[in-house]
Amino acid sequence: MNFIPILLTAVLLGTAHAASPVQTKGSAVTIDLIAGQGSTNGGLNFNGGARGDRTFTVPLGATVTVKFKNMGIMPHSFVIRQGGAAPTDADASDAVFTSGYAPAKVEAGIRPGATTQVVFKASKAGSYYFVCGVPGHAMGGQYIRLVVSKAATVASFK
Ligand SMILES: [Cu+2]
Repeated sequence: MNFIPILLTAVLLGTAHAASPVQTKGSAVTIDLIAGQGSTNGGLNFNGGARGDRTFTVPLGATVTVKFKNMGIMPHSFVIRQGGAAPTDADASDAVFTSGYAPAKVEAGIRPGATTQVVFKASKAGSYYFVCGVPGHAMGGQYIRLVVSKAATVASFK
């Protein structure tokens, strides 16, 4: 009888682990950044978030691998740009961190079903946005937040 709660706990932990879009191993962080996840905001979302209503937090100094996937029905891209006023567009020259955008042509984006990956160093504490660089998408609300935190020891997504 004692096995049942143990098994249930293991199943729940397994599910929670699999569902998290962010992992921390020492100073290495992996973010599964998913564009067009579900129908939130007409598909103009990252990980189901839009207009800054979701936040990835990573520790200052982390080496961050962004595994970017397009699960939507239109092209998408991302640029990590400065926080503050709501972003209305983004191109590679807005990237705060070296390699903090994908693909190379952010205006074109990656096609539905495609994936790409970049690695950047979270070298400056502050508040930023993941913004889609496909024309019209930022204006339509396709941006969520990224916080590079001095205080955080593990990455999170809320
Ligand atoms: Cu987009």
